[in-house]
Amino acid sequence: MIVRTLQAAEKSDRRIVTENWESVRLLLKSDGMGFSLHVTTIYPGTITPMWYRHHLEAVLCVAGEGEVETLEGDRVYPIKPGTLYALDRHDKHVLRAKTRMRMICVFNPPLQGKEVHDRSGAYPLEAEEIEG
Ligand code: 9YT
Repeated sequence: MIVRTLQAAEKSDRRIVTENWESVRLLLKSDGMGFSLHVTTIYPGTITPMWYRHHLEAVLCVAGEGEVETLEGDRVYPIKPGTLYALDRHDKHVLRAKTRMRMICVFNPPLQGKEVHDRSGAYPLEAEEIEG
C-alpha cells in the first residue's frame, strides 16, 4: 500500500510550479498504478491553452470558479466545485480561472514527475522522473 499526504508532498519535489498553475503529483508512473493523480491549483485570472496529445486527463474541480473551452467544438463550459471534465478525445482546450481553482487531475498514461507544458500545451511521453 502507498500512503502519502498532500502536506508532505507539497514540501517535496512532487510540487511543480509554473506561471499559471502549480501541481502536487501524489501518484506517478513509478508507483505502478497505471495513472497519475495530482492536486492542481490554477492561479486566478490565468488563461491556459492545453493539448494533451499523448495523454488522457480527467479533472474534477473541488474549489474555485472558471471555464473551459474546447477549441474544436467551440463550446464553453462553466466550472465550479463538483464539475468534472474529461479530455477523452485529446481535446485542445483553454482553461480560464476566474478565481483560484483547486482541481484533482488524473492522467493516463501516468506522468513521470517533472513534466511542464511545451509550446503546444502538451506534455512529452517521457520526462525526468521523480523518485520515492
Ligand atoms: C487542469 C490542468 O490540466 N492543469 C495543468 C496541470 C496538470 N493538471 C498537472 O500537471 O497536474
